[in-house]
Amino acid sequence: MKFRWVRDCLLRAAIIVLLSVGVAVFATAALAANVDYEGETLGPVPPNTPLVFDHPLYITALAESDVTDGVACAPNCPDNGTIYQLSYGSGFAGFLTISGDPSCLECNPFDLFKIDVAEPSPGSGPIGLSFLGTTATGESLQFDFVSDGVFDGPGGQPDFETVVLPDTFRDLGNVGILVTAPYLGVAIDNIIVEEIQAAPALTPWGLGALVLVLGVSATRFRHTRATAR
Ligand SMILES: [Ca+2]
Ligand SMILES: [Ca+2]
Ligand SMILES: [Ca+2]
Repeated sequence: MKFRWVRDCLLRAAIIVLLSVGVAVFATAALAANVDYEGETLGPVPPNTPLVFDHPLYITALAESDVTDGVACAPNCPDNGTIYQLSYGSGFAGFLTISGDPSCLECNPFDLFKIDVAEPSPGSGPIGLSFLGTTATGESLQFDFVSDGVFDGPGGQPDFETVVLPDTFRDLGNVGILVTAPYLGVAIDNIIVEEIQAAPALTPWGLGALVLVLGVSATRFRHTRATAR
């Protein structure tokens, strides 16, 4: 009897330890998202006011920008038939930042894969863009891009084109978009990102605890049945 009591106590202690370790150890999972501005309120966005999306990603323009569908300002702004953000500033004054929650000290890093960009107005010609990334470990990245200069407003030719970021743009803390020339701003849409999240997972320790729990339950069930007979 005493032996059984000691055995049960040891088993309970083992289960508690294994469950604690099993739950405390996390695996990483990725949460893909397309920031496409659909459902956002149309209108001006004051300078330096982050647009917050339904996952921990913030888009901040240092200069004034508009969330627009390209209709109200036609034919003077680009069009892709959907809602997007048009920033009017340029150089560092027009810096657009893609980041996790700026107030969060331990926010999840993200990967940036693609982003659609367009010239901000007719006659601007090709625009120069510098994508300046900072990784979660503080490493600096830069990718320069020159747009195709195609802009004819609603309909006609596609005003937007897709920038594919190099595969170094992973595990990022933030990415800034610098409009280098001709300093008129830039339109952005469809920011394809993947947030790297810590997610609870059943580790081998957690699995061990589960097996122990089931084993003990089965033993007790057999013991109860034998006693009842
Ligand atoms: Ca859109
Ligand atoms: Ca274009
Ligand atoms: Ca067009």
